[in-house]
Amino acid sequence: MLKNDETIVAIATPSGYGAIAVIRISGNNSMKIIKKIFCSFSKKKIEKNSIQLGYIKEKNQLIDKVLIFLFKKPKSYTGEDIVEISCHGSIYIQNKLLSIILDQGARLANPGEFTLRAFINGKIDLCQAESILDIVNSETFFSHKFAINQIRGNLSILIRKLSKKIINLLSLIEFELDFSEENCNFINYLELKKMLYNIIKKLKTLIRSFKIGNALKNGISVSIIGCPNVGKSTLFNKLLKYERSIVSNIAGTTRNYIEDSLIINGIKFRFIDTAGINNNTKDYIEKLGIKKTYNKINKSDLILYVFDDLNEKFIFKEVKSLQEKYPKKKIFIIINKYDLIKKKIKPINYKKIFKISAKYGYGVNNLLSEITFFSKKMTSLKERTLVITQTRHYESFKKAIFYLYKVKKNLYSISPEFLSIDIRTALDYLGKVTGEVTNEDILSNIFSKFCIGK
Ligand SMILES: Nc1nc2c(ncn2[C@@H]2O[C@H](COP(=O)(O)OP(=O)(O)OP(=O)(O)O)[C@@H](O)[C@H]2O)c(=O)[nH]1
Ligand SMILES: [Mg+2]
Repeated sequence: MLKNDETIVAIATPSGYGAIAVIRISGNNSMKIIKKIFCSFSKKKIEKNSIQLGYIKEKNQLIDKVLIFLFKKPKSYTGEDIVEISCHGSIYIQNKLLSIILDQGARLANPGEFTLRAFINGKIDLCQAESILDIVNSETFFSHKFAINQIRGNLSILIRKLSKKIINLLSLIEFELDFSEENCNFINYLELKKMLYNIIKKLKTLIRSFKIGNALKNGISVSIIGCPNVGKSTLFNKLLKYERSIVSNIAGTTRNYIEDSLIINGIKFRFIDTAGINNNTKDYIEKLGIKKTYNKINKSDLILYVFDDLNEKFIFKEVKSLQEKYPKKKIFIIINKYDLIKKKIKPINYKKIFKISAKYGYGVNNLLSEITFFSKKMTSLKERTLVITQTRHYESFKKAIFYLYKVKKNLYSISPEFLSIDIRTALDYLGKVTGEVTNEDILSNIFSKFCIGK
């Protein structure tokens, strides 16, 4: 996969008809290939770093009138010679141009291969490469904001700063190592401890930002749970504003969870309709559905616990036991079918409750505003906070912290030789994020997620 002496080609725009389409060629033979198939209007020679209008021809047959963009290495996306052909977006033309270029000796690019080459040629680091995928996939204000921050290299800059600090730490310890046989003691342990504390603190801030980053990138997950028939699916449909789940008066209608997303004020929410919880069921399939409900609760940011009557003792007991099981989860208590309930509702103990009629829409907008308010609180960020969104980064930072903590704990008790091994391991984990330390498996895993042509 890392061989890049071949010239690659791909259609970079989405498949299908369009006003225009873009075909990209990258590699040593890009210029040679375009010279063979392109005929300029201006009769000028094909020059580097220019845009030219002309025809693509095969033998003597004209295929399309196109614009070509020529980028000479190293000043290009991949760091190689690149030609981008902007042609008419007919499926026939796109495929024809592709096959003409393949006939000239280029080969079809693998997913993400243009960006992989940019990484290999030192144009971007690995976390910038990942953010390119994020920006292509960004659906909301926030997912775009995090991706653009990362493309600009803000995370890479911070990692480089932290790595430099760790290298300073390492050199102090290795300096001690050099003189260890002479029974001298140069290390200022208090100073080292302070340095470690500061590095760990910065890494922990990044780790904490992952929960927010992940929620904003993939959507804040909101599970709708409760006993069978309380109106969970009706509420789910009302929130999504279309009939996504089947609704019926037969208890146990929803057997498996159903998920759908909605973007409100630039924030993505993933609402999950779940199978009704019936702990007395003997039905095997229903039991499986309920198990999945608990799995979803575990992964949710917010739980909408729906009831359809006003048995306060029951509600309190159920909510209390759920909260004990998931102490950190935020739970909203929803009393549904309020159109049928004649009694007045008092607040149940300390919890606020939402009175709604999912069927007729009463109270649903208020519930939505509270969900949005909760999400804003959950994701509130200082303007300049750096947010990480990749699990790979999160895992690497966690590992780096683990080894730095180990060093901090053993600072006085083990020899500098062993401390230095752990510091180097921590450093390697930071290097994995930017790609200074990497291997082919990691790269193929990252770039296989890209589309062809990126
Ligand atoms: N009167 C009234 N009926 C409602 C309301 N919400 C839901 N229902 C009715 O309650 C019944 C059950 O609704 P569902 O949404 O299928 O309930 P569920 O909780 O998803 O049920 P399961 O999937 O079986 O767990 C249906 O007949 C709905 O029309 C409401 O606000 N008022
Ligand atoms: Mg249902």
